[in-house]
Order: sequence, then structure tokens, then C-alpha cells
Amino acid sequence: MSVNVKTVPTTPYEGQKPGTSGLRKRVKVFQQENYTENFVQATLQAIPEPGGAKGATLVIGGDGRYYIPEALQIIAKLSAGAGVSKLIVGQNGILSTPAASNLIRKFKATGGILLTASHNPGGPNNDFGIKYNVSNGGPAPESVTNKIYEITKTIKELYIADIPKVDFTTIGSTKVGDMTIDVIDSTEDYVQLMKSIFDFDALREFFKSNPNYRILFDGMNGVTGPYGYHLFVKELGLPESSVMNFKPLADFGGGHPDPNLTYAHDLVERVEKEGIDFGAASDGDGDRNMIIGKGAFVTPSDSVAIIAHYAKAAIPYFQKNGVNGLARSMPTSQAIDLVAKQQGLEHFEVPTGWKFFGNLMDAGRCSICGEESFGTGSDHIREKDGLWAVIAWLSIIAYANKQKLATSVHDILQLHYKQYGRNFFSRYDYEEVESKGANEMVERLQGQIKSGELKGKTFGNFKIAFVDDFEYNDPIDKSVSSNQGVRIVFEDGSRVIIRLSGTGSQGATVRLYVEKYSNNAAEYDADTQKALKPLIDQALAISQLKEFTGRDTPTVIT
Ligand code: VG1
Ligand code: CO
Repeated sequence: MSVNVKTVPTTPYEGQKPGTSGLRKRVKVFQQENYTENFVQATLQAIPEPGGAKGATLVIGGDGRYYIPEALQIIAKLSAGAGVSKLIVGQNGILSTPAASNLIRKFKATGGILLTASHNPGGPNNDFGIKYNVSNGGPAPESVTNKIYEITKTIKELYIADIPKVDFTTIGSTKVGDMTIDVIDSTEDYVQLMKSIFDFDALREFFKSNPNYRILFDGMNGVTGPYGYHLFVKELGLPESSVMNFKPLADFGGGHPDPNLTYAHDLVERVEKEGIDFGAASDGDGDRNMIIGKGAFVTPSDSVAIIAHYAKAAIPYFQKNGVNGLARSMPTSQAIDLVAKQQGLEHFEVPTGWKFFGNLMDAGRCSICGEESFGTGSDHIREKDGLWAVIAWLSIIAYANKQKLATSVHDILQLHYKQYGRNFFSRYDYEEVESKGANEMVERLQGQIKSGELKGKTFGNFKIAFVDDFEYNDPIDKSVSSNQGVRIVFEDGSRVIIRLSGTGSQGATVRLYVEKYSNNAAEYDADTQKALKPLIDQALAISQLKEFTGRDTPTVIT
């Protein structure tokens, strides 16, 4: 049974360029006539050969945010119009980003369309987003996202199948014309994956022999609530009080579903007040994570280094597959490099954005990687994975407890610093600043890099070793990504990085990253902001951030 496909004229919209992780704009922008349709069809047309969209199997799902129901219907109509043969959709359109990545790999799908703006707030006046992932389960590389953008600039016609409204609320298989739509359970496959990676018996054993050890997971009313509930309550048998904000809401309860000390303050407060041993949170679409303990905050840069350190001892997946190499994004602290050196592993520094890890993983050269922006993951999928990181940490705690090394998050951190030294790290975000000032600030620095005038200069106690605008040469496909952030590296190894965000939806966001290494044991318990203050002062002086943006203080410090 074939369907009738209507050809509907359309005109291009400006600015449909996918950023660090898909196209993110205000809901109101997506609601404009044919705006979503244009982008979805451009995405379908950009699906790489062989095959393209015709005969493709696509995984579809999102983080539960406002406008997903409408977007699902649009995707169904355009997919049928493009000759897609199968859609695999999470029930009610719910799939966390890591769960979607897993499904693409598991069912050998052509790719997937992810409906998320990640940690950006949701609701009618906030953000929506669409991202395409390719057959390895990872975000589309720049060759594909550039093609999508090119198509959006000239799009003239939409091919819309004349099909009735699709029911995405009921699990089961239906056919519309020649296209099959499988609506599947949102959490089942992901939970199975976690059980194949970690030793759930060991975790249950740990909680049994430490009955007073309390954990609290904050779903932040994003997509991970049902996944966390399934894993912690149903599988590990922990009390329901171990999860909070676990119902996905279209507006995330009015909150900012971003797991950091600012936006996950309810969790932080409860951990301190109630003396909870281990706290964790994930973002709107489930790929980020934050790990805290009583009186302890794990920076994401430390987190990935610590996971790499314990991987083979504490996680069956790595016992079986080995650890083949480590990687981090450029602004992420160098803590993981130190682990790689000690273990004799290859390590890589890639630009910001998870898409850059995929090639290394596919080539078997990277097993564990992370970003300073609360992203941690491994080659079990091709996205960062919030709940994976949380269970990795619980596995480390169970292992360290059994070996009588440490049980608290604080002690695990201190043990790590004793062995490797400490990389103090912080990021300052200046959100919604005027694009003009932000661009001029970066252009000035780029000019100084070109002219060589910063070389060898001293700022306070810091002498510049080198400055550059980070460029990445992918060792696998040889693609080159330039202008990935201004990097100022000092002789003592300290670093200042400045770049503009590629995920914001309004104005510009300036990110300032600072890192300082210490192997002085007396400093290991020091406060991060205090330890970094002299470097931050110099970073502000070098960049003239205040002069260019008019901002005295950052919006968020992580
Ligand atoms: C930010 C982070 C980056 C992350 C990206 C997507 O990008 O810095 O590390 O990969 O968000 O994460 P940017 O360009 O704004 O700095 V997510 O959880 O929003 O998909
Ligand atoms: Co996210």
C-alpha cells in the first residue's frame, strides 16, 4: 500500500546551521510555518549514501520537552514522503540521548533523529532542538551537518505523505503505507545494556553490606527519571527516596535541567543537609552527569580520569574489552592525560563536542573519554552517557570499599590526587552577552596570536609558553577542524581557554576555562576558586573580557 505524497512549496529560513550538537532555537522559531519541516527534510536529504533516506531505518525520540508531539508527526509525514522504511520510536517520543545511540547501534539503524535541546530550558517560551545521529550511533560529523545546512539554504519543496495522525503512546508495530512504525519501551534496551556493562550483583552486595549508605539521583524532570527509577529502584532494589524529580515534564518543572552546582542546587542542598553519601544528577536528555558526595564535588575532568584509573578493576566491560586509549575535549583538564601516561595508553585531545570522539572509538583507539561540561562516556555507545557515569562511580565505590581503599567520594578524590597530583579546573560562563562584543574579544585574541605578540609575555606569575587557536587534525579520517578555541598555555602547564558556545539559542555565550596543576599535597583539599584566583585574574586581564562584554561576573561558575 503506497501513500499519496504531496509536493508543498516552501521557502528557506536563515540560520538553520546545526551547532555543537544539533539545531537549537526557541520553540516559537520552530513553530513558524514549515520551519521544522524544512530542517527535517534537509536532514533526511543529507543522510549519507549509500541509500540515503530511501529504505532507511531511523530511531526517533527525545527528552520529553514541549513541542515533541508536534515534531513527531512532522517527522512521520516527511519520512514516509522520503521513502523511509522503518521508524523505531520510544513510547511517547521518550528516549534519552544515550538510549537512542544504543538503539541505533543495536538495531543497525541508518541513523536517528533526536528531539532535544539538552540542558536548555523547555516549554513554549524556551528551547527546542533537533539533532541527527549517524549509523555508528554518534552525532553526525561536520560533513553531514554542513550538507544539512547547505540544503536548508535553497530548499524549495517539501514532500509530505498524506497519512493519518500516528499514535506514539502505545507500544506496538503499525504500518503507514510502506513504512513500519515500531513504538518501543523507552528504558528496556538501555537497562539491558547497563546490566551487560556493570556488575549489578556486586552493587547489590555493596548496598546490602553497607545498609546506611544513601544515594540520591536527581532526574531534574528530564528524560533520565524513568531510566534512573528503573535502574536504582527496580534493579538495585533501593528505596524510592533514592530518586528525585524523576517524572519527565515538558518544561522540566520550570527549571534549568543542567546538572551543576548552580542548577542542581536542590540536590546539593539535600546531600549536605541530610548527610547523603552519594548524589548524582543528569541533564534534560540524559547525556550529562554530576557526581557529588558529602562535602565533595567531583569536577567532570577529575571524574573521567578517576573512571579511567579504576576501569579495569571495577567494571566488567573493560575487563573484557580492555582499555584501548583515552581522550578528552581540549578545554577539559589534563588529569586524564596523567592516567593515560601512567598506564601507557594513547591519549587524544579533540575539539568540544562529542562527535569528535566517534572516529577514535570506531577505530578502536579510544575506550573512555570526557568533557569538562559534565560529559563522560565510553565506547559502549557514541554519545556521552549520564547514567553510565553514575553507575561507573557506584562501581568504583563498591570496589574501593571492598579493597578497603576508601568509601566516600571525598576520600576517593584525595587518593587520586595523592597518586597523580591535582588539576584545579573551573569554567566561567557569560550567557546571553551581545554577539558583537563577544566576537570582537575573540577576534582581538586571534589577531594577537597571528602577530605573535603574546609569546613569552609574563602576566603576574604566569609566563606564556604558547598561544594558538586550537586546530584538530582527525587522525582517522584526516578532516581538519579549525578555530576551535583560543588556548593560552603557560610555562608551568597552567592553561586559559576562551571560546564561544555553539549551543546557545540567544546572543552569545562566552566560556572561559582555567586550569592549574599542583603536586603539593598541602593543597589537595584547597578550595578550587581560591586556588585558581590568581590565574582567573590574569585570564580576565589578557582577554579584556569585561571591557568587551560589559560583564563583571559570570552567569554560572562550574
Ligand atoms: C556545550 C559543551 C560541550 C558539549 C555540548 C553539548 O557546548 O561545552 O562540551 O559537548 O554543550 O552537550 P558549547 O558549544 O555550548 O560549549 V549537550 O548535553 O548540550 O548535548
Ligand atoms: Co545533554
